[in-house]
Amino acid sequence: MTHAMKHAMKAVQATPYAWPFDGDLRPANTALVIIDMQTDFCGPGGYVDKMGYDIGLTRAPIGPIQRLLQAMRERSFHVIHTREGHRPDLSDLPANKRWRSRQIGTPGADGIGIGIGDAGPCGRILVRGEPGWNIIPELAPLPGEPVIDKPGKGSFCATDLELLLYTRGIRNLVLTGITTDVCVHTTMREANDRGFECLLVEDGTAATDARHHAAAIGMVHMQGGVFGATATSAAVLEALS
Ligand code: C5J
Repeated sequence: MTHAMKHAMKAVQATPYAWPFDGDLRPANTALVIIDMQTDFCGPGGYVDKMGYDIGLTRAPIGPIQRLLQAMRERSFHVIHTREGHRPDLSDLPANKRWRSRQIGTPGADGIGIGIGDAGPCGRILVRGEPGWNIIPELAPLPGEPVIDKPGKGSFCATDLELLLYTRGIRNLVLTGITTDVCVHTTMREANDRGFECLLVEDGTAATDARHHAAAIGMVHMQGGVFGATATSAAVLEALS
């Protein structure tokens, strides 16, 4: 019996295959990744709220993520958090990203929507150090849990995430957070292309439109699991039990 087999847990009952593909699921090689659970994406007065979307949708994964977080912390799995945000001088904010973000939402005095970098009820939107940029208290990182600050949608672009995963020997990623169709999917695609084995947690993620959430899950199931697999948080918990 190999070392991996002796310490492996049950595979997760996932779609379209039992995850991970080779059954090698262990705390040492697996991380819970919690993407962008920031006030700007799911809190009152944050960016998503100001754009007019329903934060009831983006808050729905909080409970499932809390349960996974507790179970995986107890079993000494790796836990990694990410935050989308920009430097206060906005030197890492592409002009087109800023322009697009100002096209919708509650207009300011100049009639232009409040976008990234502008002052809102939770401080400057998606700017590092501002209240709205913080991870919500329900899912606050513990000391020692890495927090990846990213200027884009994907968690690998312009960050040290890949290096951190390699130095820790992490191969499996359990992906949670918001939004399914944007930052979670971009991260899943980036990770998959780098050889990481990904599981998207269906009720541990959410989008600003329920149809896009469902479509993002459906895309993963194509071609035998083109980006990995998906499962409910209950199925993940069952595999850990
Ligand atoms: C978006 C994200 N939706 N965290 N960011 O702009 O998905």
